[in-house]
Amino acid sequence: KNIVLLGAPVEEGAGRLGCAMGPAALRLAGIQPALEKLGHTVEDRGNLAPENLSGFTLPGLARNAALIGGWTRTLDRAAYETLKDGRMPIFLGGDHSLSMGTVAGAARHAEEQGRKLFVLWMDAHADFNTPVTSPSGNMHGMSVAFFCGVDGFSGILPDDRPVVAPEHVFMCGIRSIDLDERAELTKAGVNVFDMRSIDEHGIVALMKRIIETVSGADGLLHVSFDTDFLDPDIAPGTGTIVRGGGTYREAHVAMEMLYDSGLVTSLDIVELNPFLDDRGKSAYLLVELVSSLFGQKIF
Ligand code: DIR
Ligand code: MN
Ligand code: MN
Ligand code: MN
Repeated sequence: KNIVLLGAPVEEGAGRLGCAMGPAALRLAGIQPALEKLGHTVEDRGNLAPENLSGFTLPGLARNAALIGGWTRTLDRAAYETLKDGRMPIFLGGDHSLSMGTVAGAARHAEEQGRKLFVLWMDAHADFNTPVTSPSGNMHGMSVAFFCGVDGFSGILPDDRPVVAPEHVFMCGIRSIDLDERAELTKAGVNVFDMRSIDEHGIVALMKRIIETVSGADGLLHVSFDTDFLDPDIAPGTGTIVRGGGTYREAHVAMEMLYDSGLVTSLDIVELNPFLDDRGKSAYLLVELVSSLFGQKIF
């Protein structure tokens, strides 16, 4: 594969700072050589910088909306242009608000190809708040609502762009949902596989279902991987940990199955906060998981 690494050091969408160091930590943990070792061509384009949307606000509570809006426009264009160029973008975050832009750009590209974009959201959280429902006002908790076209975000992108159908979004690993967020999620009809459903059915059965759905629809797949999908015992380096997360092998086998499917066309690695990490433990694990997603085999 022709892979492009794009750093998105945005941290103002999260409740605490530190995610801006995420791209540097993923590079230091060896993401580029790990991918090259698997036979891929990797171009690291360094870090992007956000457009200026100064003065922009949203009705309700959306902290740093101008900055996050600026990032969204930059990342929308970066995702779209990289995909149009026939390359596979990997976005190194940065907090999860960056997916507003990366998914918008990937959806725009898919639409142009006459294909549908599906999104696999691996996260402890559903990130389906709006500036009206959000208890925190942190925009990293709003990304999915934004790209599913829920009201409350108008003006972030300059025109009406293709959005992702909520039924084309699969959430996996969810274990923390806010009250009003739950109502919005249900109303929209997003596919939510929470931790209990991983416990009951196993992640392999769930991944099979997701992969079959996407391939049956001839879809393209964007994977958005929040570090807090993982159990905090194995990945402490993130700002909003929740107990009872994905295990080491659950995460790996999901990545291995996604590689075999050949469906993944773009990827976000987000919410790594190196300030909270334990000697690079979470960064190294994320690089390992990316390797599995790009063909690393045990045997
Ligand atoms: C919470 C936390 N639902 C919020 N969200 C997080 O602030 O909206 N997402 N941490 O990753
Ligand atoms: Mn998230
Ligand atoms: Mn999360
Ligand atoms: Mn459909």
